[in-house]
Amino acid sequence: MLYPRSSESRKMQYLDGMWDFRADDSPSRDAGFKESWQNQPLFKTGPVIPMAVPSSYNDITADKNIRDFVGWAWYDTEFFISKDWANRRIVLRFDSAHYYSIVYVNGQQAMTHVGGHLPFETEINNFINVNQPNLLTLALNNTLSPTTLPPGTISYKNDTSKYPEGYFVQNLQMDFFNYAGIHRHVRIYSTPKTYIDDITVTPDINFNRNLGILNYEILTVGGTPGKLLVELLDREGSVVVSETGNKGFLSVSSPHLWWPYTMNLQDPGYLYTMKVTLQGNDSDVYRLPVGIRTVNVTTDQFLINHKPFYCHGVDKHEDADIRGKGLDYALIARDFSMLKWLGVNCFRTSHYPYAEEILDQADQQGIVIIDESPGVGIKSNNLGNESLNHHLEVMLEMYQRDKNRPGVCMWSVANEPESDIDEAVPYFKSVIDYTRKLDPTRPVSFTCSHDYNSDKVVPFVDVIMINRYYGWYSDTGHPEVIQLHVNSDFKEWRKLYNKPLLVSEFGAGTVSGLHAEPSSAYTEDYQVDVLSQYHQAFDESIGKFLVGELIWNFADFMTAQGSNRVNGNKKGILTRQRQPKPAAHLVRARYHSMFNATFMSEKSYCPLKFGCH
Ligand code: BDP
Repeated sequence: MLYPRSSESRKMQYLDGMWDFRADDSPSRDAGFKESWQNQPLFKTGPVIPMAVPSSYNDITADKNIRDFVGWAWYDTEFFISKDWANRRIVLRFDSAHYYSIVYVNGQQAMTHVGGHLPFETEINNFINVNQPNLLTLALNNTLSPTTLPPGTISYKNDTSKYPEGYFVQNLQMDFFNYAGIHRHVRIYSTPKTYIDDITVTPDINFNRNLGILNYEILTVGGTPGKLLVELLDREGSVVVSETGNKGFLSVSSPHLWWPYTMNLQDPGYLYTMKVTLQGNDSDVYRLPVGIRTVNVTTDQFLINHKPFYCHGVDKHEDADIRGKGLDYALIARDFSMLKWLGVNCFRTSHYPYAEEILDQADQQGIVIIDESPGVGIKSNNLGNESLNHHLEVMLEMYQRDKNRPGVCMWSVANEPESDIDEAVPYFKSVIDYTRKLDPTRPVSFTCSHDYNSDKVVPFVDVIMINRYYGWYSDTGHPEVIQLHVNSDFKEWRKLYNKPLLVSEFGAGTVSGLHAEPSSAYTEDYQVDVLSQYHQAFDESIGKFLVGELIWNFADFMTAQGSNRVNGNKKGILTRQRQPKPAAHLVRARYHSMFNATFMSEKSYCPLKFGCH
């Protein structure tokens, strides 16, 4: 699915802003459907409150019922379509809403979508009035069940001597707050009736001939398609090469490659623009940013443009005060600024696909992305066919959304599933095989929390990713055992598999401002001690088979309330307000020295004919 962009043939209107909001707190949460709230402005159905879009609704008010609400929440707003759009194709797109959406336009159901974190859109020409206000209503359900991604369960507390009548709770199988709402942009855009529907670009490089190759395939829809012109523009806007037809390749001599910023300090994240013109009476134009780079995995290396890449990174969350998981440009700017400050060259979208505007920054700034699906916390009761089919659908949606992004260098299909049971094998083999078939150009993996001798899914991945909490969930208070644990663990994995290894989580909970000498759990000093032990252990394997380290986590984040969580998960090296804890300085010193070292060795060791500066 193409990201909506304005062009000479396409217009765009954002519907972000204040919408009306009403949580359906009727006992069965079905008053909205029984009373057809979509048929009139929401404020006429009962009390509404103003709600920010995009944002999670949970932390906007001081009302516990809204923070902890489970069930159908209703939103509505009004929009106009100007007369000059009347003969265009008009598309309504939600960039994401969590979790299950039913969208109505003027009371008529226009589309439904299952799952947060990914976009959905539909043509609305048949639903709209050009000369009047149009009513847009969303019924949104955040309930997580055994077949949703992420999965969850509802427990009904039927003992009325202990719980009020009808009491139920949502149980989560993941360690983050189940924020809900319209999390990203809502917009309407127009295209000609005959239009460019999809573009798939697969980059390749012919190192011997100093050529960058962009294989492309373009899908057009509607009418008799005219001629397709495909032009590649460099950063200055000059056309470097052009072709015609819906399938082919662009060959770029002496290309500017897309590099992570730590591998090319002068010119990281180089993006060309692929301008596609569908010619005709009413031509359509779409401009897609593209990068020329390759990703390969050997038995012990992760190669970008045929050069070893070491991922010194972090895991993240979409999470902040007030807005929850809502898109916020100031937060994105701050996060990327702090990622650079830390020297991070890579992050994982733990544990779901992040906003497209976040991935845009990674593409533009030269940061490598491990793109993770919302398959977090999958257990034995979530491995049936319904779950599997949904998981495959989600991988397809993710692939279609992110396939053209040079920053995306690996797919992660799941986080910490119960991968040590037999039933996990056919399930995850299907998901991994399917993803690899969709995209043979990027490695596929998942993060494994099990031991080398119990996990059953790692045989199917390209890069082994392991989450480890030595010194935290085991041997709490004993950072001195971490190095031994890490090294013997690595040794065992290496004995079993000839695949590169990446530590996809490690860390320690730290309440900002807490100190102890000697250090103890939850102090800032303890986090420094734990991370530095891991660093020393990793140093023994970098350059051998270890291809990366991701700290859990970039910043503190909100979770469900629990006796082992202090107002959320405190394993951030930054606070939730994005201020550094002392461990951030340790990481900054390490990561900066690493990429300076990479860059220096790059200068002296330059086996390729180009790409060295
Ligand atoms: C890992 C999970 C992550 C948790 C983390 C922790 O992948 O989502 O937040 O542990 O416990 O198991 O801090």
